[in-house]
Amino acid sequence: MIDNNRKDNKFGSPLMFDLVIANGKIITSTSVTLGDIGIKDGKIAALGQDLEGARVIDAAGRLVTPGAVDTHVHLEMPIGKYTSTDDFYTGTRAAVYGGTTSIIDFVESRQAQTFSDALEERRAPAAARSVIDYGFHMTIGPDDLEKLEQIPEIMEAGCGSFKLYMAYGLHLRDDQLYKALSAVGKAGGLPVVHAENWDIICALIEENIAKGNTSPHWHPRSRPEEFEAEAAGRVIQIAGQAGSRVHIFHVSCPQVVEEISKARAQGLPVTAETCPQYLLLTQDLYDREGVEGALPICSPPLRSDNSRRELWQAVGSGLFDTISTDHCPFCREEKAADLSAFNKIPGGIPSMEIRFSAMYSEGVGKELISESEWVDLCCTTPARLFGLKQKGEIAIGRDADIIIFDPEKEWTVTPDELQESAGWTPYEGIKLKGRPEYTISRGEILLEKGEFKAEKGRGLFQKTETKG
Ligand code: DUC
Ligand code: ZN
Ligand code: ZN
Repeated sequence: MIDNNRKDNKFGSPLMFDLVIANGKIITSTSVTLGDIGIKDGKIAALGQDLEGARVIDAAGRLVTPGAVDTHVHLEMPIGKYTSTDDFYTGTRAAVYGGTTSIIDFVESRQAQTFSDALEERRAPAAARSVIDYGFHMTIGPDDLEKLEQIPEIMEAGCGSFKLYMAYGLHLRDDQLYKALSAVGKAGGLPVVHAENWDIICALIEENIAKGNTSPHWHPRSRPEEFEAEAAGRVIQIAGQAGSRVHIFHVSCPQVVEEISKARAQGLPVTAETCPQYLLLTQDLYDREGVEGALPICSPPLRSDNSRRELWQAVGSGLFDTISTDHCPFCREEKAADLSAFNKIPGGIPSMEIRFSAMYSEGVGKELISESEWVDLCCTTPARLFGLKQKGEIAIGRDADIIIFDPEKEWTVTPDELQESAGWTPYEGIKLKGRPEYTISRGEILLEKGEFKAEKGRGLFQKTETKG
């Protein structure tokens, strides 16, 4: 990939770039090379040696990677009576500190609203506040089934993926899943699924609460691994019958891994993500006293340490396509507002800022994945799978979204170290090695050695072109 001989380009000779990142260890999903990257007009214009630029950053001793892509975040998203605490500014600012340069969030349409109108509405706050580039998944809830003929149109408008829930108020029954998956599959879109068995969860919650089992300890015990796996297996088979591929969100445990492996052996086109919380945290956090046990409530729940270890083995064996976050934090007061029963606590945690470092430190640092696999899981495949055509690669012509990463930087995660607005982190106290030093988006330096330089609202809407 490195073009050592390049001495001029279409921008004229002698070659002079706006920015050169020199002497770095350039990690792509397929290669590791020492060299320079030349950036011109926001694009990667050359890869080579001894490139000259108006500004040169010496990246000797640093890793140089594509900007990380987080394909699963919920910013300023109303859920029940609360709205997730990070808005498009605080969330994307935190993302910049964490080395993420593109996100995919969600659109939910009201019953009488078209998908297009809902997308326009949701684009407005992102355009006003986001400091990095963003796209959206379109949600298909039970009230949206009469809108299925709008799928080709909304894909044209730039929403190429469709969120289907098997849990919560927006959950679809199997016949509804079949209809939605058939329509998305026919249009060539990518369905993404929250897979849990809602009926069983409701029954177990009711049973536990009736017995007085109301503390957060009972949250994972009301959402058993077996029924996350059952739901994942079921939706994969329904998608197969509907002629659609399917992407399983936030896989939390090895039972789901088994379902995915079985389906792939059957030839079914299934892809999957897991998230840092299922790789770094365990369910004993729910046994902490008071609000501390409530803070890490999320769904699917954190699992046992054995499950966590087995999930890492699956990551190492290449089962997962992407690592994203499901970033959806609520502040301490909201988490503490009603501790009378675990199902009253708003579900969701922050992970957006630590993802790239955590996957490096716990994955590459512990030799569970290679540097290229780290980049592939966090940058390249997320961009490719979700059709962010300009993102996820260090290649000539792509957007110059680049991270200069200090692999030696040792740090301890604390709320004060992070920019996320929740004011708490479930990763508190975890020691990590490796942290972004520069975050560059379309050639613009947004983070330089801890100093944030991005203008609010500079982020641009990106179409997710999942078809073909
Ligand atoms: N799970 C959560 O815990 N919060 C947001 C959405 C989800 O799937
Ligand atoms: Zn979900
Ligand atoms: Zn989610």
